[in-house]
Amino acid sequence: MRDAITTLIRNYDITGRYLDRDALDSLKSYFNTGTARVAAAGIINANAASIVKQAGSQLFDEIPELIRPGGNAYTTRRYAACLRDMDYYLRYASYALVAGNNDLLDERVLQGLRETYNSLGVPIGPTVIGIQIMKNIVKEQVAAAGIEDTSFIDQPFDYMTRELSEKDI
Ligand SMILES: CCC1=C(C)/C(=C/C2=NC(=C\c3[nH]c(/C=C4\NC(=O)[C@H](C)[C@H]4CC)c(C)c3CCC(=O)O)/C(CCC(=O)O)=C2C)NC1=O
Repeated sequence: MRDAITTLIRNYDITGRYLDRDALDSLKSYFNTGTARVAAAGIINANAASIVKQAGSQLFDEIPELIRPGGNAYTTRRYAACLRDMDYYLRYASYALVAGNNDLLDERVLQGLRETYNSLGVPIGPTVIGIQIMKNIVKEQVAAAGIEDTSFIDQPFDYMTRELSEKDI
């Protein structure tokens, strides 16, 4: 798995540059948040099932049409597929948090996903809301564990949201 530092160095090496101010700032922030990243992944790992369950309930409370006849998460099979997808997003977000970059989200999660969703009628908007709900739950739990700056948690969740929302097929 390529981590943030390897990626950064590779990018500088490609263009034959010394590590400049921007690079050093981002390295510094990586080292500052390194322990927090590992702690966050630990919190996600310990609470994954309940995070997914809670996020699912909140999503279906907000958009009850999803689980009514005609909704994409209606029927036990599709309901389970929806929660399974949420679990994928959470697990891969935890990997990306530790890696400090989103490359593996492109490779393992997002590639071809919009096309699959569109062909199955899985609505993107509500999926994105589900991802954002999980982000907020994780941030609350990480904050409750005493980590003050939880802004780094945003990165993988917002990245998946952006990529799912913006790209046209
Ligand atoms: C690890 C990377 C990875 C991802 C991300 C992934 C997603 C994924 N979700 C799918 C289906 C699905 N995804 C959903 C999800 C939802 N429906 C809703 O209304 C909600 C908004 C949402 C939950 C938040 C549903 C209901 C299906 C089943 C659709 C169907 O078969 O009709 C499918 C089609 C095949 C299948 O059913 O397993 C894929 C490939 N698979 C992967 O391997």
